[in-house]
Amino acid sequence: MILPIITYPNKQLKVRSSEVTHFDELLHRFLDDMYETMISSNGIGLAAIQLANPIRVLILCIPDEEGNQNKEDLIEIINPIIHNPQGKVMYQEGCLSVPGFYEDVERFETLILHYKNRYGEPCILEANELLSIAVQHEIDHLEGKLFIDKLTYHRRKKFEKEYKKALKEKK
Ligand code: QAP
Ligand code: CO
Repeated sequence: MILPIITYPNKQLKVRSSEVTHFDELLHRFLDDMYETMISSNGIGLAAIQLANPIRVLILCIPDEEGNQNKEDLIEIINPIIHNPQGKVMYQEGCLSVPGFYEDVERFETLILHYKNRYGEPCILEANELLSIAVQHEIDHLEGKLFIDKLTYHRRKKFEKEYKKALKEKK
């Protein structure tokens, strides 16, 4: 089932998400809906809060070298913790909750992620490149943070102006 994605400036996006305690059928169905919703919107990552569900769940599906998204590359991440963040990189990010806007953001280059899969089993992932950036972007959602919150004052101002203009033109 495709669910509606909430978009900025919806205040729900600022909510801190809570740990998952029940790895049950309800969670599995929600994860399936997240995937369907993300793919149908041309996303590579999605956090549960973007579907108005404040739980510490995110999914990622990083495209391969040809730019294809394969379901085998889907990673379901629950209750994540970042270890050993190292290095710095800049990447032009976007977000399904901030449609049509892209801006450079600084992230750690590599990290180790500890998390649970949909069955509650502990997993460890070493992430670099786009995967590492996507993990950090999605974990920020769990803290109620958006990539636009990381912009300089000047760039944030520019964003607010452009975004409001785009919203008006859509109506
Ligand atoms: C987060 O973002 C991310 O504005 C996932 O019109 C961003 O999937 C991870 C999207 C950058 C790593 C690097 C955005 C689709 C998708 C839009 C997305 C849009 C259509 C964003
Ligand atoms: Co996002």
